[in-house]
Amino acid sequence: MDYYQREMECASREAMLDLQTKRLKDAVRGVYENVAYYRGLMDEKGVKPDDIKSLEDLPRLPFLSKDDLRAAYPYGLLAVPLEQTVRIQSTSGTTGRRVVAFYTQHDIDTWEECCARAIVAAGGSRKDVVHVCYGYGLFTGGPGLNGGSHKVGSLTLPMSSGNTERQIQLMCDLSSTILCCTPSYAAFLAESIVDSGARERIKLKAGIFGAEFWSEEMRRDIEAKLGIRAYDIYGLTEISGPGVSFECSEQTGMHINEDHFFPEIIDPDSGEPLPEGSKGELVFTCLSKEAFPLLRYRTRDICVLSRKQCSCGRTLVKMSRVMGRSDDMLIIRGVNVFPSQIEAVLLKCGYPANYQIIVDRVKHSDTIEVQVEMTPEIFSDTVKDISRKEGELVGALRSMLGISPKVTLVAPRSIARSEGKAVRVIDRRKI
Ligand code: DLL
Repeated sequence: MDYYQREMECASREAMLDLQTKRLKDAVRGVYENVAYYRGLMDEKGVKPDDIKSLEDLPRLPFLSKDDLRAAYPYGLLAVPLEQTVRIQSTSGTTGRRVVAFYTQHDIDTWEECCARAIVAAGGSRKDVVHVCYGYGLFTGGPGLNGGSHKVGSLTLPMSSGNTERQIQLMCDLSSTILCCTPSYAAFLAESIVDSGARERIKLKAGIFGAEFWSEEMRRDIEAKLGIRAYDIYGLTEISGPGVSFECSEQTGMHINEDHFFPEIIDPDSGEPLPEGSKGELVFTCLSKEAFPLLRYRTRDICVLSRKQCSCGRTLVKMSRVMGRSDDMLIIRGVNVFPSQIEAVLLKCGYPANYQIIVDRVKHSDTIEVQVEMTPEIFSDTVKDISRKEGELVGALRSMLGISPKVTLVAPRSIARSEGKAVRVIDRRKI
């Protein structure tokens, strides 16, 4: 069995607790001294760094959420002088006050090491050819797995996303062995590989797929089509990117790199910590980050933690697959989309807020359609005028979301009114 950092991945419970406690105390002191925004939140709650003596004291600290990140945008949560930072990454899909995360060189190294752990857990070594078709740029998928692959010493193909024909050609020519991309792109690639007759020429043995929800059925389907083992990988930009947790050979959940990211599960409504084994919202405290050390950050992802012994030998706590979200964020082809952003665009463009968002998955690719009720004035327009207006809305939504939804203008009062909360989103994806 191979590990990238055995000492951490297989540490005894006592050693891990000692390390986490020490790192937590340093992290709390660090943010209190260096980040005015944090000092304000902690003072408001009446908690000082000296009050945090062990991991049990963690619930005394305030939570942070995406709203705090937006309020403190862009530099308000930076914990080191700007000249010590070397990179920013950002979440997909939001414009205006987007979420930006900062990294020092040390932060980048740690992040890449976490991705290297994931690659080694998927059977990767120096002998492998790692084919990375997550997007590169502000999105963390490409840079994270790329850096992890370098750390392992594998030959790295920085393919980025798109151009499926070229992906398959290089995969065959260069004998790629490990594929890194979103599970929906993996499923699409698998189909394209089978259809193009290239199945016999590919040498893939494993895939590292994440950034969006996927199911056990989808895993089995991709594994069968490509003849590989498919591993889940989880992460979020705010905490570093992919590699916050990763799956091992057991394929029963993802080991959290808890020497760097301490997890809690809370009740999403009350914010109260829940006992081990409960299903709830995942909250992370960064234990070793320099530039952007978020403490008690609410991910909004719902899952369960387990400390059951794992056959791979790793002692790192495991999280289940992400089972849902405690907010209404949608992930469409890897891009994070909030219905509230769509509503804001509609209102700005002069439409009433009577709309419905229909999400589906066709041939393994997400589709999104926004149905918008016309005002009586628009309704009386010609078909040509209506399709021009639909085109304008597509453009406005594209520049807000970063993806192009289909827009359909529908007759006034044709979207069913609900007695309670409006049903804004119909998600037909069976995943
Ligand atoms: O999606 C980072 C990433 C890149 C993870 C590549 C794995 C692979 P964000 O764009 O900030 O970062 O989106 C983070 O995506 O809060 C989850 O809701 C969702 N997510 C990430 N990984 C998984 C997964 C990247 N394996 C948000 N399963 C998170 C389900 C996932 N959802």
